[in-house]
Amino acid sequence: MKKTILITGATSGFGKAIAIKFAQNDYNIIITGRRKDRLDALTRELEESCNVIVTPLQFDVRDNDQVIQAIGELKKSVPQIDILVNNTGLASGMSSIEEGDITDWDKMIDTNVKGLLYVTRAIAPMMKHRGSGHIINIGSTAGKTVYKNGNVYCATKFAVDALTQAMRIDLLPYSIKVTAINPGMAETEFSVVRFNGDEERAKKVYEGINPLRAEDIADVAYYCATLPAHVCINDITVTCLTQANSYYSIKEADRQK
Ligand code: NDP
Ligand code: 8X3
Repeated sequence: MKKTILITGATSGFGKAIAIKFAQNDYNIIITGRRKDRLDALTRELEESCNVIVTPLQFDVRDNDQVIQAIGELKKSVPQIDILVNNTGLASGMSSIEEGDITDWDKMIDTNVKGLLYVTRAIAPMMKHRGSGHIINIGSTAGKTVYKNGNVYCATKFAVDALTQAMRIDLLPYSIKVTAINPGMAETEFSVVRFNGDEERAKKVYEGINPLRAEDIADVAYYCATLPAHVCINDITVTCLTQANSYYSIKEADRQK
């Protein structure tokens, strides 16, 4: 029987690349996000190119009623979810704490922390009941080291780190693996969202650094998910060659070759 993976935030970036990677490797896929046109397009693309079942679920992770409704419906047609990737997340703005925009703060906390909790709360009981499963949380280097003006975004990713550790302890008796993947800078729609659609400013973030690509993180997720049953990667931090941590990176041109 094919395994099933549910990936939140699969309409772009890491989530989309993870969906493609697992579909290409014969997993049935459940993809979620708010942009229905993108969910439908990816469903068509994967169903045409891979012999797997793709189920799109449109909901906003910040709304627990929507999460419960969508996962409740899903349970009627999908017997089990083997892997949950809590990938949905965003940064909104980048300013010093005393100038921060409260709407940005709410958006990040509600999406990155509460959204991850709502989805986990809806799916973990199914894994507990079955006595197996794997939850992969996408954290960040921002959840390991704080950087200037990253304040609330970093705090949400520190929370993801703490929740990953907590989930692993709580779910240990039920043979549920819990893994955090903490990427460094990767060129997705992340910075365009962070800077409210300002593509030029977003591009500048990655200028001269050869950042990670979404596919790199999909490869890491696939590696973590396909290890033997007795092996659980707890925490993995992945950066591009020119980044050491959240605040220290160099330009490609400054690399000794
Ligand atoms: P993208 O902006 O490309 O993708 C974010 C995904 O999250 C989209 O599919 C978006 O879908 C979904 N999403 C956002 N808000 C909501 C919401 N309220 N409800 C449902 N879905 C939502 O960014 P990335 O792929 O880069 O980001 C994925 C994760 O990786 C995030 O958690 C981010 O914090 C983390 N990360 C990113 C890094 C980077 O440098 N890119 C580095 C480290 C971590 P839609 O808009 O359709 O709802
Ligand atoms: C995203 C990476 O460095 O932009 O989590 O915060 S960073």
